[in-house]
Amino acid sequence: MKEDTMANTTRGAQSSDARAESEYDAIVIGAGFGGLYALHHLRDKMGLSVRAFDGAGGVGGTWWYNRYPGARVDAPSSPFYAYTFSQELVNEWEWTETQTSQAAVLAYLEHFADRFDLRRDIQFDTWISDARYDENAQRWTIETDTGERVTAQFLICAVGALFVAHKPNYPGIEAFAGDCHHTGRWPHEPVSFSGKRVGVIGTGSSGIQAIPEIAKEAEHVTVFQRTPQYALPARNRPLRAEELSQYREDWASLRASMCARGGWPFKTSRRSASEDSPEQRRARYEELWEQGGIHLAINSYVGVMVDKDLNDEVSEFVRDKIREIVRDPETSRKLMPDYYFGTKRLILDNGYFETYNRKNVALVDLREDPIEAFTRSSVRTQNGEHEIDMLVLATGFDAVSGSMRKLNPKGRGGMPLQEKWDERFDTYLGTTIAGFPNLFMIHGPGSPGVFFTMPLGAERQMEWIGNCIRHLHDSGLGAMESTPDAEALWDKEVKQIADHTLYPLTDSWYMGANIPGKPRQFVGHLRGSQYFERLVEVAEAGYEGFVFEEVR
Ligand code: N01
Repeated sequence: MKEDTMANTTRGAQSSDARAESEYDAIVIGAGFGGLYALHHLRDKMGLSVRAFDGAGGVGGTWWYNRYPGARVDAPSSPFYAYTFSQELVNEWEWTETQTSQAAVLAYLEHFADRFDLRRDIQFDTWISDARYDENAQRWTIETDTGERVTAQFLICAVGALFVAHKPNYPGIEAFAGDCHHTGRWPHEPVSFSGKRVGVIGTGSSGIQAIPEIAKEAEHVTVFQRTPQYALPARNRPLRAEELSQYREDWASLRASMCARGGWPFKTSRRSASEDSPEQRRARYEELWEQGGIHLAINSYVGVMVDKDLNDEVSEFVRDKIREIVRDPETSRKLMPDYYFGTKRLILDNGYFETYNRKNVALVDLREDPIEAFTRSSVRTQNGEHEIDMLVLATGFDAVSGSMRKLNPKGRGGMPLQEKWDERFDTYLGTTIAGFPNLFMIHGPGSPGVFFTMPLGAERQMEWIGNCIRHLHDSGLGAMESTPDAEALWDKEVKQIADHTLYPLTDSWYMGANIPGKPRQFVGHLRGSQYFERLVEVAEAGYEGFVFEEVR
């Protein structure tokens, strides 16, 4: 056991092997990047008794569920989309491609769970049916669908930013008699498209990753598109051995750079667009397009996500690229995005636009030709009937706040989170909620979450949460809770940062606009590096914005 552990110092501490016991220091919900690190940190670094739960049959979270063909990390990945806290872990894992596949991320997380012996403290295939705070005991009690009751002083919710699959509620969709799969709930057994006519609804990251792969195998693919998208070439390629060893050698400085630069170690351009002529700018865009990945977005000129004119120019550049790639002018016209570049989640593609040059792929623009009905074997739109054998829903998620709302913990006075978040999903620092003492979220609404490298973000949030727990323990306190005032100020700060950009001008899942009836509220803190500095400042200021209770 580590010297700095707090083993058996908080009420209810148990041996982690005592499976029949129902009292722990902490409960962790979720076994994805956030939950696995939380278990490791709390148990192995702090010596607490911890029980983790996941409804899935294995580790992985997002990567357990999103197994659709072509699924890959949609941000700069190998080797940055990985834990960074352990040099040994960095040294021993062999990443093979620059854009990591779902299978590779899942294999990595399985290795992580084995290497740190996490599985013995995770209960899989177990849904949390209720989570309730007991004010007198200053503890959380959870109930599972397997009929267990477990209590703990702390509830760590690592329930995933993109977990609650959104299925469109087209009337009559259930009339379709063929197989229907949502990309976010993809079957574990192989799905064959061979000889099939496949309809795909949705052209976000998931649809754009899946469509080229499905088209290679299917007899025919009909894509039902509501909003055309900007997608940048991922330029995935094998990671060279010397690149990997260089990363390992420089890991400490790269990690520092990731922390300082919004999650990735890349320098972003500080060059102003006015310093270059239109021809020079065009040449720069071309170079960054060739380079691939997110470089066009972060390395062209300062202010792409703020300055409408500059954004228009970059948008038009990408539209030109689509025109160049897609041969059929009518299809190309339908594929023209018309929102501000980057204000929906940027997509990194592997031959998406080229796929429309295949003879077996057709595009239906739902804005011109909306879906009217489903039959046993077709999708009927205003202008035609599209015969299909299989339907793929790539229709996204009730993102970020959706998984906490689904969990619906009950805080002080039995207040359900769904009620508290009926109109706004307010948090303090994206990690705590007023009225829900001793509950902490990883990647909750109002934290950098999807705008930062998620594994690194989870590590840093969890380390801060661990410090909160240590502070309570060292000060003989039983509970901490953020105040409504602190939440209101935080909400204002998150909104102000987003309002300074072009993001709020677009209907996107960042704004909750993809879910009918969801409050319009920007989901995350856009300045990741500053956010983590704020966490430290709050702690140094005696946990400003929190109230504490003595142990009862
Ligand atoms: O979901 P999306 P996604 N009728 O919400 C359309 C992450 N991700 O699963 O744009 C017709 O982006 C919807 O249309 P519109 C990544 O962060 C991560 O693709 O709302 N269409 C859109 O085209 C990503 O951003 C990885 O008009 C309907 C699509 O469905 C996030 O997941 C890999 C519709 C949904 O796009 C979500 O991506 C892949 C309807 N009723 C994805 N409802 C990793 O790296 C929705 N649509 C982990």
